Amino acid sequence: MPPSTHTYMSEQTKIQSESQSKEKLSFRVGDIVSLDLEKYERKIKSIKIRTRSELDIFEWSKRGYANNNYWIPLSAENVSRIEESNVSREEFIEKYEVPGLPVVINGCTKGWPAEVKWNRETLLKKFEDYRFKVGEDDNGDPVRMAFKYYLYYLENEAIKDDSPLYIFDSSFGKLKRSTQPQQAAKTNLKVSPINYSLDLSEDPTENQNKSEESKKKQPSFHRPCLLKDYKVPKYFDDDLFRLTGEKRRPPYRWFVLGGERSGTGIHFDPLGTSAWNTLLVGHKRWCLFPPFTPRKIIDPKLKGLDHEAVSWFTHVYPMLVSVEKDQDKSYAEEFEMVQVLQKPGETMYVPGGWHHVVMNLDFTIAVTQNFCSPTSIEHVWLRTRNSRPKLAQKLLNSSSFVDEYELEVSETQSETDGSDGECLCYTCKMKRKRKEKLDKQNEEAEKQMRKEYKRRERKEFERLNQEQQNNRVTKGKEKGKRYNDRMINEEVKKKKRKKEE
Ligand SMILES: O=C(O)CCC(=O)C(=O)O
Ligand SMILES: [Fe+2]
Repeated sequence: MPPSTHTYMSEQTKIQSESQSKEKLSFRVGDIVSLDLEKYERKIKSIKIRTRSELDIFEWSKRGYANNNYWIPLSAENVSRIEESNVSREEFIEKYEVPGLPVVINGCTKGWPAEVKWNRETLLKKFEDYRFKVGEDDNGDPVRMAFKYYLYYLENEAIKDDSPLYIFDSSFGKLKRSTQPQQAAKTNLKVSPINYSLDLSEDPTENQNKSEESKKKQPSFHRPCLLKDYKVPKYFDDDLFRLTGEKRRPPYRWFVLGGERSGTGIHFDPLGTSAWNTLLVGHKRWCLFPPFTPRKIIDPKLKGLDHEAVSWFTHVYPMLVSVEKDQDKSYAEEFEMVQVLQKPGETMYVPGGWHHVVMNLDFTIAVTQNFCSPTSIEHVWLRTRNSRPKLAQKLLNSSSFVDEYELEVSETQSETDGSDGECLCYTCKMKRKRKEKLDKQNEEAEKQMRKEYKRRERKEFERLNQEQQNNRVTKGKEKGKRYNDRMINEEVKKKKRKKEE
């Protein structure tokens, strides 16, 4: 028998309060490393301006999201969980990969050095001055921040920021020398003038024992040594992108670290890839939607709504789970939304094409990789053949599926083309009709969402107005009462005086 909702609720409350007390007990960055606070102030301002130029520097906390509670009861979860040691690769492929179903896997982190090493204190001591990527500027160039200042930021203004800066860094897989100049200067070692594009699997402290010659050849002193700290879970180690070679393949693995309310807005992963995401510290809240879900429903373009995860959970999520008068079920039910509260040690499997939005509920550390498994090769090939033809060709050579597939895609069943090159065969016509119908439905749904959003905004405005008015009335009453009390007091005193006279 499943445990009652009540049991779930109290378990969730326990998780939440444990997580909060842990945060309170931990040290402050300044206790461990030295900080130049003037430098920090300058840096944080410029980083905020560069990463979100649309936002005034004083507007980072204007929505007051820090006052909201985003934890969900465990009873709201509807994802399957498995134990890595109990489920074979074959079973995983059959039950989750082939049908494309998200699942949470437990037990993958057993024996990972990351279980011990990935915490604030150890990472701070190791990567104090290492500049991790915390965002991108308007040209798509990475914006980096020294780790100690990032942690200091989390301890201070990030507490109030609506959607705090978030470390999302793939440089432990690839790194150019020019990205970390301070580090090189600090260690006072010679660096050859080439660009490094290597696996950054070495520990800077291990380097101390190496000969001067080998230090020159392997400038590992400024490489984060994270690759050795984890292992790709067994279900995902057959990654066909390896065929392109490490240098050619697009970024595919990230070290991810952030505070409460930071996160990743709704998206699906590039090139049709699937992903795994293992959490070492903290809790993440996920919503996932199957590939066929209309974009307009789950990613509506609403005035004033940015693309941050926390805005999505504040404004879009409530609309998706509510059932409106003319609906018999919510959009969340209709489109089979999957909800997850991911806990430390859990690995989330995200099948290719699934839309997802992720928000950190407290301080989190995770690692995530995108991959192309033999099961999803067809899906990935279809999405790479135009944008990455060479990559697609390599995938194709590695598999036999295209022999059958090519026949299917190359036949349009007709040689009649419209003047604009549009195919006029029956199949293509029907495809266009279906698309038109779907577009219309989506437009209708989007209109409804806009209406609902406006209604909610109005309600919120009215509520705030009412609250203000109530406050005024209460204050007025208090004032009146104080005045009355004073009058009575004076009356009593007068009477007393008269009596005495
Ligand atoms: O942990 C997160 O913020 C989500 C990561 C993610 O969705 C991605 O890397 O594509
Ligand atoms: Fe993703």
